[in-house]
Amino acid sequence: MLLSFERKYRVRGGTLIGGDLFDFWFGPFYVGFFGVVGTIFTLLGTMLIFYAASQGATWNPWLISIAPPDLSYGLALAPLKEGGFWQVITVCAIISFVCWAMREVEICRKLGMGYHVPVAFGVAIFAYVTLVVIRPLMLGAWGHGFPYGIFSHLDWVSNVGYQYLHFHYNPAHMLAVSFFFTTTLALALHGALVLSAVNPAKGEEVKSPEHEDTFFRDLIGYSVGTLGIHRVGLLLALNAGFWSAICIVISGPFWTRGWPEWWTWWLNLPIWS
Ligand code: 07D
Ligand code: 07D
Ligand code: U10
Repeated sequence: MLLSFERKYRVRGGTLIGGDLFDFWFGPFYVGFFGVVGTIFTLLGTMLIFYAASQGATWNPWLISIAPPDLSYGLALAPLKEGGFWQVITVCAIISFVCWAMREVEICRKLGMGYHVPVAFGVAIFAYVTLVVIRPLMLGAWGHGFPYGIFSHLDWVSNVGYQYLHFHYNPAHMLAVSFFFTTTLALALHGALVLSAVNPAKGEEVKSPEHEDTFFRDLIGYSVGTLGIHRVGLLLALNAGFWSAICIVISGPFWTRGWPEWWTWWLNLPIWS
């Protein structure tokens, strides 16, 4: 069934760039112009990570770290071993991520589907670009990007967090965290509801969407509906990524003191005097 569908739909056309040139499949993967460019930059970026790692102090995978340039380099290009690797790897990563999104777009076009998936991935790319391009540009140094290493990037998050005294008081961070939590709540409810209706015990009947709607009407008085829950899920998840980008880009460029201090506007409201 799946294979005959694929035979019918795996036809040329719908590409944005490259025309027929790369319009083919490699095993299960659609290639396309963006598959080729993306593969080249992914391989280049990965090889640069390995080469830069070989110039570092350790092969322990948890500790390998490729750091951005020192703040003193500002927005200039740095020598390879002093942050230049990080700069080139960042360029490779952005090109690879964007190619991946564009490959999604071409696949959507071939299938006549909406662009929801590439738009969603675009929000993740936006969060990454905010961390390594937009915020460093606004602060005037590439050194504000995060280092590429498993533990070192955690150190960066912690250090930047404490630089603002208590990152939990960042209002956009609050929104982002709440959206992340709500996303898992929504997915758990949705996954559980669908399984409870369409994966019944042996010998029992599969239940209909009416059952699903009625369950939530009985429970909370309202059902958002079987299509609606997917809109809600997407909205929640995209907001989680979006407010993450906002919470970090306002830290530094728009607010330089501790985040707890931001809340003094509340204490200064005229209604208290
Ligand atoms: C499950 C899809 C699969 C993807 C996976 C990640 C690599 C990196 C490369 C050593 C959900 C593949 C990993 C290709 C190897 C080298 C050079 C997605 C799934 C399995 N982080 N982060 C992780 C990245 C940032 C933070 C894990 C990437 C920001 C915290 C993994 C980026 C901040 C914690 C990882 C990125 C931040 C992690 C699991 C890019 C704020 C953890 C990720 C490109 C966003 C957790 C040791 C996961 C952990 C973790 C990758 C950015 C914070 C290594 C690729 C700077 C607090 N991050 N991260 O499951 O265990 O994602 O860390 O922006 O606790 Mg991170
Ligand atoms: C950036 C990932 C993009 C990924 C891409 C794809 C590959 C390919 C290949 C698998 C955005 C990469 C793909 C590499 C892999 C294969 C084959 C996603 C990105 C493009 N925080 N905090 C967040 C919480 C604290 C701090 C965001 C919680 C402390 C700082 C989220 C807690 C302090 C920053 C969040 C908590 C602190 C953040 C992260 C709890 C530290 C950020 C999610 C319970 C002392 C970061 C944009 C995100 C941010 C961020 C959650 C605590 C500091 C909302 C739940 C108090 C400095 N925190 N945080 O952004 O907003 O995903 O980044 O305590 O910079 Mg926080
Ligand atoms: C959802 C859903 C739904 C479903 C679903 C799903 C959401 C309606 C119907 C999907 C969900 C799942 C399956 C659940 C699990 C998923 C997750 C938990 C998310 C995380 C996923 C992972 C961790 C898996 C990650 C795996 C990946 C990304 C695949 C890795 C593969 C590649 C990197 C290859 C990509 C292919 C490319 C780029 C193009 C083709 C390229 C090649 C094959 C390589 C060779 C290249 C060529 C032939 C091109 C030529 C290249 C050249 C010339 C360059 C050469 C250069 C040199 C320098 C040598 O809602 O319900 O059910 O299922």
